[in-house]
Amino acid sequence: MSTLFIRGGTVVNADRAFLADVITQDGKIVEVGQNLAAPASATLVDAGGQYVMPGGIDPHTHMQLPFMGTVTMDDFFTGTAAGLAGGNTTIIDFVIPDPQENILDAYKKWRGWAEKSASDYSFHVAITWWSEQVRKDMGTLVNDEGVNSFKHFMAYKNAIMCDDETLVNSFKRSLELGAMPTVHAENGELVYLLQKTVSEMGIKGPEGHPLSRPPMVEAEAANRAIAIADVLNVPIYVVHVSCVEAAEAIARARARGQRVYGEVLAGHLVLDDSVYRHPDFATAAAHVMSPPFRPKGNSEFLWRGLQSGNLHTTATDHCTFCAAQKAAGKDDFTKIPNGCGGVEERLAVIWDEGVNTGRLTPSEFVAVTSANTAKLFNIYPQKGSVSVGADADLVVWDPAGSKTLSVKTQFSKGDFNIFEGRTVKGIPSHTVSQGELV
Ligand code: URQ
Ligand code: ZN
Ligand code: ZN
Repeated sequence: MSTLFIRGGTVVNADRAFLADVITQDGKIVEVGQNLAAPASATLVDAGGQYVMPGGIDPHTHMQLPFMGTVTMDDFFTGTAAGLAGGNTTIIDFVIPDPQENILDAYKKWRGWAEKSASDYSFHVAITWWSEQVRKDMGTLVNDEGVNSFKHFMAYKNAIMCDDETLVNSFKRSLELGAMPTVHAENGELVYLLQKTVSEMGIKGPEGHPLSRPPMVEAEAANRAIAIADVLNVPIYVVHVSCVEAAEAIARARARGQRVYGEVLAGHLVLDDSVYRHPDFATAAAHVMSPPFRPKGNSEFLWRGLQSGNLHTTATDHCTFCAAQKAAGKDDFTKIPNGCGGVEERLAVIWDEGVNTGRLTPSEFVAVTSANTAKLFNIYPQKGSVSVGADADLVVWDPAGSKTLSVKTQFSKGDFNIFEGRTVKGIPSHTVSQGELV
């Protein structure tokens, strides 16, 4: 394993930024301080005029996910490699058992798929059905495998959607185990009905997607999950919060002292629902994901949620399908596989739209792209901090660097980039993963 000497940078942690050199050895950070002596045989990285930050942690990805009759374009190698190219050094992906599938079997299957990863990874485990065996196996996953969180899809009826019985039992079991329950908050029954209603009106194109999932469909589920968590006195984490109504539900609960946490996708912070009215089917379909991109105004509210501390983490929900796969929904938008990319672009988009505009300080950037996720999912300060003893997962960030994001230069195997053409200021100059310059 390598020894790295990262010299002359400004270290940025969630709590403070300070001038310091960093030395890593055998995959760990061994020294942080001013004017350090270069260890013999160290590889020198000149970080002068740059920031040295904890590598990004993306708490929401789906590499090689089997979904809606197909499998995502990025597998665990190409997806994590794309992340590393953008300064992301850890993903938290999802084991999603089929209903009735033993959750330990599903976990082992996904662990096998992830062996090829180019960076560190972890897993949330989805609870898509309930039985005494599921209850028991949740205990095995926490106590023997170190799983810290359980996901619940409140949408995707007739597939992976779970009902209130599963929510209530799984949330209660999570509390017993000290695990964080998380939710995809959309009312799947309403989606199912609205998809039929919109289709019967003769709307078959991607423009029908947001019409079948209005903000109140998300807010109802967010409020219901928050209420169930309140009654059971368990913390709750709402993934991909996309609209004012859901963000307000979280802020209201937090104002009453409830432990509710919210995640925002980079896409929802910078894009709006005009993408679904693009005349080209492939372009509109490429943006079909759930919850959908929302009307202008929602993004600014989400930024304020991050600034106010009512929303806590950023993610991407990286779940890439190519044009041929999206074309399954050519004549029926409900058949368009849901998902977009972003694992490579998240840090640069949030730095450019967040720090360069003054919405976030560099330390707040580190909080929402790395440290808060590490804290909420119980891997801090091993991850999410530039400090002695932490993993040598780092990004050296050049605030003066610039790049135009494009499918032409991305590492993802997807054939579309939802940030296409966006020129960002502030990009990684070096990524260190597991103690190695990558
Ligand atoms: O719902 C999710 O998070 C997965 C299935 C990815 N797809 C999506 O549209 N968000
Ligand atoms: Zn989701
Ligand atoms: Zn997802």
